[in-house]
Amino acid sequence: MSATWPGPRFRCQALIAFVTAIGLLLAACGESAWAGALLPERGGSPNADRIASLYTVVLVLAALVFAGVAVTLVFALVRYRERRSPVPAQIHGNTRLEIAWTIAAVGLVVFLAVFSLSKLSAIERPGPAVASPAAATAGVGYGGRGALHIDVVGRQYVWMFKYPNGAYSYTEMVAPVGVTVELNIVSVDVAHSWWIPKLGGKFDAIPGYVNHTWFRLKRAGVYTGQCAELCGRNHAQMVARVRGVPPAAYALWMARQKRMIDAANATAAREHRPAGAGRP
Ligand SMILES: [Cu+2]
Repeated sequence: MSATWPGPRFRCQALIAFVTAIGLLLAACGESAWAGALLPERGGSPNADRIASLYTVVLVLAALVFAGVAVTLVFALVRYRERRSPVPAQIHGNTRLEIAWTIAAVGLVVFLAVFSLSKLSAIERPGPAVASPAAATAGVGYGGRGALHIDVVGRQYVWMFKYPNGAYSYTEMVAPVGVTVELNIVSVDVAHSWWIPKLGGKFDAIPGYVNHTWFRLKRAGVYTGQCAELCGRNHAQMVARVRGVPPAAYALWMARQKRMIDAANATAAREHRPAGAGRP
């Protein structure tokens, strides 16, 4: 008795079943399961959600094109292999087919360009202000009628955040939930890159330039990130966090932070006063 290989029809069916199973497995995992691995993270701020949606549309179209090309290629390899077609057909062109795939490719590129450009402004700019009663009560961000501005300063190897009342903090930014926060991003030494994946895209921190981005926190929590530009030997330790708190808690924290900094500065000034200074 001799073992026999499965026939070509069985192998073709097995290939189709394998590809279908992989497709179903990917679909069953759902979009959220791929956030951060295959897809950008979302859920922290509207601009991050818009980036993820745009990315998903482009990825799905690219996957469909890839699947169409791959299946056609495999079909041609199997169907027209030498054993089955020793003398290939002498084809010099197929005008209708060539026109069809040219129009399809151009149509796809035009759609992607128009769709992407139509989404970019909503990603780059926060759009109309969102009224926030909680922010109005706390006196933060003009009650949602205006944006709150925080300066982000990159330096080897720590992020510094400067708040509107003169307070500042390192590594962790405290921000109010529901208020548009516009960031002015700078660097005092080398190139860094500000990136909190759930709060939007990357923005370079370049000496001599000010870059701008924004976020509007949907809910309280801690959002983590990391400098995304190799900036030196301790680049890996240049982490960043944004802690979202209710507007009233933000206002209290900012005032307390300012008082603590002022008190520390006053103490330092007293302790480092030169001998004899201040005497009549
Ligand atoms: Cu870095």
